Amino acid sequence: VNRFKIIESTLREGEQFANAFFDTATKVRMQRKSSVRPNHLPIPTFRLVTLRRPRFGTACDPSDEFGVDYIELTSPVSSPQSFEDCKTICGLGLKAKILTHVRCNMEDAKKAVECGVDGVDLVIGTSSFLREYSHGKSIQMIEKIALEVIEYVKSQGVEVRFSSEDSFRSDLVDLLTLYKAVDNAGVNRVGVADTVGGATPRMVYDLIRTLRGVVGCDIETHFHDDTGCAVANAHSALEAGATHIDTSVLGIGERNGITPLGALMARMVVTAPQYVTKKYNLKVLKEVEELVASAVQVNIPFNNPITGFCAFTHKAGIHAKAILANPSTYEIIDPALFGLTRYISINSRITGWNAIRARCDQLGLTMTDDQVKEVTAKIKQMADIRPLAIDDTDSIIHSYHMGLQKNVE
Ligand code: HCA
Ligand code: CU
Repeated sequence: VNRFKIIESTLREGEQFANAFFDTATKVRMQRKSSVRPNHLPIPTFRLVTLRRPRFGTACDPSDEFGVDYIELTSPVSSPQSFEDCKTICGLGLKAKILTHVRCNMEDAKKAVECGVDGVDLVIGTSSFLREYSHGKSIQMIEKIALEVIEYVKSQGVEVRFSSEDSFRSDLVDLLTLYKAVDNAGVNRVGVADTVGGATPRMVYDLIRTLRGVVGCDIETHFHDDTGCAVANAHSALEAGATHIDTSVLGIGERNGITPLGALMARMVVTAPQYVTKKYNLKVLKEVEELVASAVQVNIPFNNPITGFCAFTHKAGIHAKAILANPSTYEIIDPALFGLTRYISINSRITGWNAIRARCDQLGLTMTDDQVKEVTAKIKQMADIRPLAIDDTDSIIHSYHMGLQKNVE
């Protein structure tokens, strides 16, 4: 759990999201943000990144960037521009290793290697569904082809991963036999994919635990979120001995997507705080998400971990009181780790006088406890009638305070 790696697949899985179309400049911008570029390297495509947004000139400072381990790109076989973009991104000199994701056959693998990638992610369906309705190959045929392709990619000095699509609906004996064979052939990683998002954390734990006893190579995992388990499954996989997690920014991908980078960070900063805070530049998460959200024309979900607009908003009086005394009482994550701040909402009938007291202090208004309690009652009365904005609450406080001063005079 403590030393996991991230394979950022916004530009592969994410491109399978309904709204996604990434032009070259957008792809480059995203990668600059999610990877770290070592500062000693030249910036061959500087022109591309400064095309429309000069502020990306500041990307020269590597500490600006998030720092994922790998970036996975759409197959260069998909289209001529995908091929060009793959080559372009390989030439950027990013610190993250560049992968491309191709079907497990020789032509695709050759095209991938031609792009200059650091690694090739091979995939082939192993469930009976996919063997019957997609490629029509038997497990024996899959193994034969896989071994040939793996040998070729390795001979080119390129990393190689072999993944079985729809792993959780594949026969366990088939799967383990295949993984064992490719491990013996020297793959860098095997991949387990919950392609349809039906796996539970316990299923994941069991499969990865078993696989951990069968292969010596790294284990990558890929979880779709159809049943809302993508983050929990990733966590389970790590507990069972997986080494790599596939993510995409905001979770974008086929259907409702995969494990979101941000939500995984929220999970893992709690599970493995030292590793995560040291390794990843959490403060750029929000910017990375905003970049992707705007590229695919969606909003960041209101309840998104970390960056949802209310992720660090405290409202009930009881919560506000404790938060003011010690934020950890009602926060598992310190927003400051992500460069964000908490917010105490005082504009409702469920607020409490400690929260109002804090606001009075912020506004520089001196009042006794009894006075703060009295103005709190007024705020609650008003909030019973209609929703209040922060300005409304402030003006109730101000006019109450002015009334007090008049009484003194
Ligand atoms: C797909 C393929 C894949 C591949 C995952 C992997 C999946 O789009 O169907 O390479 O491990 O979910 O199975 O994304
Ligand atoms: Cu997928």
